[in-house]
This record gives sequence, C-alpha cells and structure tokens, in this order.
Amino acid sequence: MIENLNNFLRKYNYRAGIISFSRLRELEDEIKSFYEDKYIDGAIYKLYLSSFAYNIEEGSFEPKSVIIIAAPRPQNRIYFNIGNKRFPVIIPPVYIGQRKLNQKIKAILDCYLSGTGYMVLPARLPEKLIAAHSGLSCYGKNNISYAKDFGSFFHLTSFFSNIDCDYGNWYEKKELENCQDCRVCLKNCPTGAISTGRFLIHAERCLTFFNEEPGNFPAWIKSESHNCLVGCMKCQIVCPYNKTFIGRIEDAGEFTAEETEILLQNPPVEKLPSSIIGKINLLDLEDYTGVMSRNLKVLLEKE
Ligand code: B12
Ligand code: SF4
Ligand code: SF4
Repeated sequence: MIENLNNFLRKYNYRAGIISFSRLRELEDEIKSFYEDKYIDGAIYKLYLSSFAYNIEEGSFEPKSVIIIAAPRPQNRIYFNIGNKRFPVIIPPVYIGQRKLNQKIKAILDCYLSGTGYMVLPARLPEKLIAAHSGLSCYGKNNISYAKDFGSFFHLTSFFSNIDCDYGNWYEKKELENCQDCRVCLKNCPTGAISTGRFLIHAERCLTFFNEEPGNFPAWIKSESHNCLVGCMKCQIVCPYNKTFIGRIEDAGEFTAEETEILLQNPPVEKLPSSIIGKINLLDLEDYTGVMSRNLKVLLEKE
C-alpha cells in the first residue's frame, strides 16, 4: 500500500512513510522519559510537546497506522523597504505556506484513498521520530531530519489512518553517516544549543525557541546571532548534506516602505492595516505577526 502511495506521490515530489498505530505508546513513553529525566526543558515540553495527541478522537475510525509525508521546501526571501533601500530577509524552509501545504497534502491523500474505505485524519504527533522510525529520514547531529534528495529542507506532516501496518514495519532511528566525524553545525550554532555531550539538542537554547515567541531576547544572545525573520538557518546552511539545496531560495513577498515603517513602530496586531495583515496571511505567517517587528529590528540593527 505504502509503495503504491509513494508511486502516486512521485508526481508531487512527496514521500510517504508508515508505522503501526500500536507503536505510538513507545514514542509517547520515550518523550515522557526524556522530560522526566530532565533532558527536555520544562518550557519546551509545556509549549510544544504536551499537546501531542497520541490517539484519535473517539467516533472517527479505528486507527491502524500513522502515515508521515515529507514535502520538499525552499528557503524563502521577503523584502522590506526603508526609504529607497530594499532589505532582503530569509525565512527558513517550512514556515511559509505551512498551513496551506498541510491542507493540500490532506486533499491529495483524500483523493488517492477515495472509494477504498481507507481514510486519513491530521495528527499532532512527534513527526521527526515517526519519520525516522518509518525509514523515511535520518537524524543529523543538529537533531533535524534528513531525507534522500531533500537534505533537511522539507516539511513533515502526519496522519492517523485505518490502513493496515505490521508492528514490525519499524526502523531504528539512525544518525547520518557523516555526522560521526563532523561538528560543523555544532560550531556554527550561535547559541550553543548543539553539544557533544548528548544527542538531544538543548532546545531551550535554540534561537528559534526565542524568536518564535514574544518577549525580550535574553541578554546572553549576541546581536550578531540573528539571521532570519523567524527561525535560524545556521546549523542547516553549513551542513554538507545540504550543499545541493542551499541555493534554492524563493521570493515570497515584499512590504512597501510605508508598511515597513508601520511594522517597525510595533503597533498592537489589531491596529495593523489590512494591507499588512493580508500579506502576512498570504504568507501563512499569522502565528508570527506579533514577533515580526522585534525580529526585523534586530536584523536591521545588524546591518
Ligand atoms: C518542538 C519543536 C521545535 C522546538 C524544539 C526543537 C526540538 N529539537 O525538539 C523549537 C522551537 C526549538 C524548534 C526549532 C526548529 N524546528 Co521545530 N518542531 C518542533 C515540533 C513541534 C516537535 C519536535 C519534537 O518532537 N521534539 C521533541 C524531541 C524530543 O524530539 P526530536 O527532536 O525528534 O528528538 C529525538 C532525537 O534527539 C532522538 N535521539 C535521542 N538520542 C538519540 C541518539 C541517536 C543516535 C539518534 C539517531 C537519535 C536520538 O530521540 C529524540 C526523541 O525522543 C516539530 C513538529 C512536530 N509535530 O513534530 C517541529 C519540527 C521538528 N521543526 C522543524 C523545523 C524546520 C525546525 C527548525 C529548523 C526551524 C528553523 N530554525 O528554521 C528549528 C530546528 C532546531 C533544531 N536544531 O532542532 C521541522 C523539521 C523538519 C525536518 N526536516 O526535520 C518540524 C518537523 C516541523 C514540520 N512540520 O515540518 N522546533
Ligand atoms: S553539519 Fe555535520 S554533524 Fe551537523 S548534521 Fe550535517 S553532517 Fe551531521
Ligand atoms: S536552529 Fe540555530 S540556534 Fe537552533 S540549533 Fe540550529 S543553529 Fe542552533
């Protein structure tokens, strides 16, 4: 079944992996025990991991498997204007158009499965772990997942499904081959989130954790660390596995000088003019509206 699905998805350049639904308990326990043993910071767990739902809503269908889809994504560039000057800023793969992409993938799967009695429902699960155990990806030392032909530049999305899957359809999670003798991402991480002492990164030190959320940046984050409007490219851009993909940067939008000036004044989100809100929504960046002004300012201060 998964082979047929992969054949079908080839025309979209997507990849699919599958694990048995009954494996989810093991993944839940793994993450819980990392948290209980204090390898995962409390704030990270509360904000992102405590809301994973390892079971399907009652009354939907009997879940037999989890399907994970990898879709390649480029870096994006957005332009801001100050006076006559145009400032390009980078947004890492995955952010732009994320919600729309999830809807598109669901529609493609629905179309593929229609009339078969098989169904999929969007899930909120640890997607890198599922991708690794399905054999779709390997972990880099930077804890990001890598897939053949995509490097780390891809988006993951997961679905509960009633497609049968053997309990034995399972791969042990693997580190990329060349990570053993390489420390390039570790050295380039501006905040020391990647360490040699343990495989799990110190997510509570990752720049992304701070620039996706509102509030002041901690004083220990150096101003030169900032490199994207949201997120951070430093551990992906230097990775040899990404060599062929780093040049793929797509322009996604532009804010006029007037819009940039308004954004930099950091008005409350509800006071933003509809032209700015419209552009942010088009980019699928509405979750980051409230942090855009702060993040843009720190990038401009570097200039
Ligand atoms: C929480 C979260 C974050 C948090 C915490 C990051 C983290 N590492 O946990 C923050 C906000 C910091 C973050 C940052 C980023 N994120 Co994020 N994030 C997530 C989210 C919601 C959950 C990830 C998760 O499960 N974390 C829990 C930890 C425990 O799991 P894990 O990282 O897989 O860790 C496993 C390994 O360490 C492994 N392990 C442990 N020991 C060993 C030993 C060996 C030898 C091996 C091989 C493995 C291994 O076991 C751990 C699990 O138990 C997912 C979406 C989702 N629903 O899954 C996106 C997601 C993982 N993020 C994504 C992205 C793109 C990013 C950023 C690159 C964004 C950016 N900067 O541009 C950064 C990368 C930071 C980094 N180096 O990891 C993508 C990754 C796509 C990909 N190609 O892998 C995802 C999948 C979103 C998506 N739907 O596409 N993210
Ligand atoms: S930069 Fe080196 S250590 Fe880091 S993920 Fe890539 S190959 Fe692995
Ligand atoms: S995303 Fe940036 S801050 Fe986070 S681990 Fe990678 S290099 Fe470090």
